[in-house]
Amino acid sequence: MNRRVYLATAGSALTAGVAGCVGVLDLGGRAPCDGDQCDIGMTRNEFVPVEYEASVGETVVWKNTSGADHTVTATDASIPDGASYFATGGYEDERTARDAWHEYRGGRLGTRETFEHTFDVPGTYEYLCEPHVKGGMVGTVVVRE
Ligand SMILES: [Cu+2]
Repeated sequence: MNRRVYLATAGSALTAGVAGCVGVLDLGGRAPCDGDQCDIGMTRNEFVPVEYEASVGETVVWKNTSGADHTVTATDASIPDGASYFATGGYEDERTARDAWHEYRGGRLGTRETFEHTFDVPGTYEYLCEPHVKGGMVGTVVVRE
């Protein structure tokens, strides 16, 4: 049996079982990545957690745990000297990544798709979701030595 399908099914049953308990995210108290293979999940309009702390050399995994399309698009200004840029779609800078979304949905991360990036340089990295940035869908990864 496909593990990912099983997890998705189990997650739905769990959510239904606690439907009477309405949390901020309506996830029954679970973060989207609890018990799943990701570090940062997504609701319709938020990254969860909004701020994630990582260690140098760590590979951070984002997963679209929602039904909406999103992007993970780093902001050029936040990339420390010597660190590599990151964005879904593999674009090399923020302008190209943001334009690509508007031109052909470039960098689209569909439901249950994942994206990962390895952080080799300490610093505070800001990123956004291009289709939802106007609604405040932004996130931060803090990388410590
Ligand atoms: Cu989004």
